[in-house]
Amino acid sequence: VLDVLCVGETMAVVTPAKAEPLREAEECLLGYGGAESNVAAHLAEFGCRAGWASRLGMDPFGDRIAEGLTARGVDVSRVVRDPASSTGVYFKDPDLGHGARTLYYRAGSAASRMAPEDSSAWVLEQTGWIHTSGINPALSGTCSELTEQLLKHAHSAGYEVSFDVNYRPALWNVEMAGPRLLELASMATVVLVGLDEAETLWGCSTAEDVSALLPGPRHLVIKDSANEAVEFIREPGKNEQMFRVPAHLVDVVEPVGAGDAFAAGYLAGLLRGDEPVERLALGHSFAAWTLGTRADFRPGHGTKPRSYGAKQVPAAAN
Ligand code: KDG
Repeated sequence: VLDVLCVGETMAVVTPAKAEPLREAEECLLGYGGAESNVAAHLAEFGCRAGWASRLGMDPFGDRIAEGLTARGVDVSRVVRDPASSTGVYFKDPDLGHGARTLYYRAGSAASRMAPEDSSAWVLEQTGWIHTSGINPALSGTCSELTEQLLKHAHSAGYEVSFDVNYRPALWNVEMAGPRLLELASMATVVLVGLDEAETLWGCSTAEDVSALLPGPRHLVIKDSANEAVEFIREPGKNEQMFRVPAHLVDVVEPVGAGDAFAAGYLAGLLRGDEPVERLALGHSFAAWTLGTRADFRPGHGTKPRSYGAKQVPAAAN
């Protein structure tokens, strides 16, 4: 039985060993990452029973991802190894400002071949919660159908869904992504979205604009990057409530993965019954660590989960 099953693509990641552009790099590090499995790894490290479902190629990258996530305490028993396609790869090209450009080599990857049928083997009755993101519907038509099916069947199958909008402009344009991501987000119990994303996709300039556009989700969390996170709560028979928590001040080394860390912290808090302000603070705290490093999550941690339920806050910075 799982607390949360995360669904989405995970790829091998190649990063220059030093902070220099790929064009010049002579040594690179090999790791792996994917938005939803990053969330699963953070949740497992915190002590939640987290699983990850996807497809991987029958290749060394697939082995590495399956073994790495298992070592971090993530249940990968639902992952399908696909002999007919490869695990996707992406490269991080550090720019020497605040960020990294990502270059994807993932078209036709094993994960892009996920389809609605896959979920019949995922024993969804053994999970109370599914976490997925807006990367999935950008991968292929069948991945898009799978995402929709997971959201549509949530109530009848007895689980809740959190949906991180995660708009990836390298995968699809705003004309395609805007309406589709709005449609999918409207069906989720929890929606996480960056204010910058909401502006790009839907022309929203404030958290209130996003709230007006997405009245359905019970929890709508809008992240205004370095400033704050805002949560709108809608409960039947009650007025909408709004909570705001400022972000930590962090020296940003690299932002990739910070949104996943925030999602995991927030979800961990929500699932153990934290108050809104506490769970937003837990999200910021997880994100702060990731912002201060070039890794998506802490290497080597997660094999000994800390006790879930005790109110522990991970160190905010390294
Ligand atoms: O959130 C971090 C992810 O963007 C990164 O690990 C790669 O999942 C990824 C994607 O599809 O962009």
